[in-house]
Amino acid sequence: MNRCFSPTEHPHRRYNPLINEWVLVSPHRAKRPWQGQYETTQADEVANYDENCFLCPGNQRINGELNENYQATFVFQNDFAALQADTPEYESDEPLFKLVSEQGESRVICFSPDHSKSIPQLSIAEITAIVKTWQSQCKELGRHYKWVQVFENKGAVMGCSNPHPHGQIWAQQHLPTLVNKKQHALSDYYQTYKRNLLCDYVKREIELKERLVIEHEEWLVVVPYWASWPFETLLLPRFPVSRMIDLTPAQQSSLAVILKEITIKYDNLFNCSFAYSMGWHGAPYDGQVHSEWLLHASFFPPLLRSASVRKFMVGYEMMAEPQRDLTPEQAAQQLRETANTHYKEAR
Ligand code: H2U
Repeated sequence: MNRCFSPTEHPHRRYNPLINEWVLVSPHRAKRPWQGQYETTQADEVANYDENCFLCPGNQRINGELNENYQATFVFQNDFAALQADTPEYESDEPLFKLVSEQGESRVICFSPDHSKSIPQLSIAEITAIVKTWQSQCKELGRHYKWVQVFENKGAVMGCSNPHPHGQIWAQQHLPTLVNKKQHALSDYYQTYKRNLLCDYVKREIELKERLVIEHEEWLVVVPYWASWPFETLLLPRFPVSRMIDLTPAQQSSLAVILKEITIKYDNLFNCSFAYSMGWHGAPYDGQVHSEWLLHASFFPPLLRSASVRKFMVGYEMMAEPQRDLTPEQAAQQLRETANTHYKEAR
């Protein structure tokens, strides 16, 4: 029997240098039978306007306020904001009961007036408008808060509360846990090697090719070497930029092109509106130069084998560390091979 290690066959752990954590990869389990939960898939046809939707133009929100009759994107303060600007200052440093009050804001961003279209079905101009709104929100909130988290929950399976295409923007005083971990890892790497970790990573992935999903002139998408979700991807610029607010108009448009392409690929993978949580990380808004940071987006989709079988991050993942079956290289190949025309337009 050949006992040489093969990463496509044998269990192994991979290191995520961005957050200093490991993930267990068990490629031999990819074919295990599934008798567990099947997700129900969304009905295929959705109307352009829904009079009962809290986010459609002109409609009344849950608190009674009327939405503008918006034509492109529309931002409003979350009616159930997780963070509030007028929270009183307070701190308790008791070792076992630490607490610090948090000031911030939570906003909702409607991506389009069309209730039925998510990012992959919007035009490049419409997606560019989303990027510009992310940018203007980061500019405005970054003047008052150290951290601005732009994110989208898509699909009920990811906790999205409304099918109308939308995302969220939360701003706060402190760096949240995950970002703080990245800050430390990126700074340590920069101090040790005098280079930017993610710029080095981009170079290596372009050389190796095996985890590349999309390679454009200015941006690329990879399934990261350390991915924990089955079809997780990382969207990275091929030019140095530490924050969303520093993207030029040309870079905003080229970003819209790759956002459309990756989300089309996701929808085409299992011919469904592909659920995910996605979000942006970049340098904090603290007035400092952060040469260690490279702006990037992560997509964390839960689907594993079909539109109805999802990956659960449960027992072992909750008690030990993330675990995956399909290798990142296999996931990248599957995504690479999906068509670039949306399945609904290809019919
Ligand atoms: P999610 O689908 O990712 O949960 O985001 C929708 C947000 O919209 C959610 O945080 C807010 C919810 O609080 N919302 C309002 O602020 N007003 C409404 O009338 C409906 C939903």
